[in-house]
Amino acid sequence: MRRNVVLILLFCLGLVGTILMQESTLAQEMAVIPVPLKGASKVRMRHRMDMDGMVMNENKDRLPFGCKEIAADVHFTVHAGRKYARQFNGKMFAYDQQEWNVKPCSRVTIKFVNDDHIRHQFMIHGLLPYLYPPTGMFHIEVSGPGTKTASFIVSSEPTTHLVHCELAQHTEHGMKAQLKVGDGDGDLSSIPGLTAAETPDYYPIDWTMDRLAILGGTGLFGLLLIFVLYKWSSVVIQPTLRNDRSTNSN
Ligand SMILES: [Cu+2]
Repeated sequence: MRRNVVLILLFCLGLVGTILMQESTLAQEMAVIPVPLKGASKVRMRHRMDMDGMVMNENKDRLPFGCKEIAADVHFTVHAGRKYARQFNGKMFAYDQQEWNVKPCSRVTIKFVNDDHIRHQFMIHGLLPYLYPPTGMFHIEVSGPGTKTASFIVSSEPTTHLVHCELAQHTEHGMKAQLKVGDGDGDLSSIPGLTAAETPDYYPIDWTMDRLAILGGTGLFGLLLIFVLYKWSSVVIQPTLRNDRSTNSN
């Protein structure tokens, strides 16, 4: 009897020991798992991001080489939305303005207002890559109706910068503009209402015999419908009106 009790006690002690060793091993393994949010990012571009949108590569104070000081503090309010494209045939999205001009070495502050219920961007290219890594781009994005404000500093060289919304098809459908530093270095193509397209849109109609027959048939059907309505009104409506008038006069 005493021997059985000892055996049961030894079994229980072994079981508890095994469980404690497993938990200890698990704790050690968890301790070496790196916490994803710790440590410095190796990506040099700067993001400011929340659920309403983002700003990439904001720069309020770092001067480009060639600029001794901020030459001017320029503020623009830029609206983006479908209603601004109504003035341009065939376009669906646009900014409320298609060109901005600033002096070299200006600090440009953009208050970007999205008037639509979809995402839009103010993305500018061709800035100095060492200030706007990795490709010389600054951008503001607003996820829906709302506003975000951010600044960047342009170089001392006369340059024409592309401004656009990079969401799929938004540039092609009209959300494209240009920002000129000084006199710029030319004009970009396909700026709505400003410059001609290198490859203009065209909507060809392939006039086959089938299509001509359908067009002619629908035209004749329209004429017939007008004739029938005219006859129906002269037979049914006009006599009824005459009867009503004579009844009222009596
Ligand atoms: Cu857009």
